[in-house]
Amino acid sequence: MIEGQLKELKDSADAELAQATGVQDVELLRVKYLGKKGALTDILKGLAAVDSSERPRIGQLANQFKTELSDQLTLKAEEFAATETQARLDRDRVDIHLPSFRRHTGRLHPVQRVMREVQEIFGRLGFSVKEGPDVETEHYNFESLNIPSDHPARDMHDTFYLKMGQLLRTHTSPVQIRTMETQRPPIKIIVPGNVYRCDMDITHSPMFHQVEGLYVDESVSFAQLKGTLTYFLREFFGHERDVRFRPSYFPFTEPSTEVDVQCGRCDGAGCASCKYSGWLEILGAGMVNRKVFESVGYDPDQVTGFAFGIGIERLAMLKYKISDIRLLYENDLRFLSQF
Ligand code: 2NM
Repeated sequence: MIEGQLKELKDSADAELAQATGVQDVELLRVKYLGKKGALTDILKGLAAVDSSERPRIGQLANQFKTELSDQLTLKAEEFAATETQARLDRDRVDIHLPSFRRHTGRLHPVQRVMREVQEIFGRLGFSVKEGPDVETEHYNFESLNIPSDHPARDMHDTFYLKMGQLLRTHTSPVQIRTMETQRPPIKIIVPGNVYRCDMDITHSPMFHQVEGLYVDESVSFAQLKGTLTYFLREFFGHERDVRFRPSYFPFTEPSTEVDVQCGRCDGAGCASCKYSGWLEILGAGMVNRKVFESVGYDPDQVTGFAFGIGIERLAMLKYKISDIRLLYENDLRFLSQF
């Protein structure tokens, strides 16, 4: 009798499984036929009434039914799952040919780019980077650099004076002075930073950037100054450009020099960019004045040194052919995104 019931159950399960339309249907059938309160359990309740000689065989049949149906259900469920996944993939297909959103990546400002390149070149020659405060005193900005109080650079029109004898540094030289006060030679540093002068037109901004350098040791020579700055200018502007040193004057160096590089626009022939001279003035330099050494407590008979100052905006304008310094401060993306 149980045998007959099992057979009926199998037929009905087969029929219902054939009607199933998805994973959900299959799982309902599993509960209905094989679950704890399912049809098979019901039938097996009758096992107690079966003759004990028959019981093992019937039990085996029931087990076989259970295994077979379970396998069938699993197979069917997997089939449905695969079909459903495929259908979802077809439905949700992404068109990878659509143009993507344009990404705006940040980039370095031309002033910062030049600043880094200058530091990198001097870094190769063994110069390390030093920084210091923008707000300074007359002592560090002028007196210690041998700039007397009647010097034109101290004019109210050039210097931004603050309260209590303070001012905005007009060059980064105060950092060199502070370094010499606290360190013994050899000193080989470059000092990048913001500097301030009360001046404004197409080539001047009230705040601009400088990199100054200082090399002090027992016998630093003018030849080393020339070699160092020539190397820098050739690396920065290209090896084909000629370089020349002209005599000049600064209160903090003696002798002093201004350094020109051949005009890149006319290759030295003369044009409007170089005021028909064939040369562009790039930087100032010289051998550190004895009076500067005295003011920091060095013995000028024991040490020598050279120093130089470079305006970063001017370098950037020459390198990238920028005609108006104000373009560097307006933050117009149409300008900035060209770099
Ligand atoms: C320049 C030109 C020449 C200079 C001098 C010093 C110091 F502190 F060592 F005396 N620092 N920088 C210097 C010399 C700066 O800028 C055009």
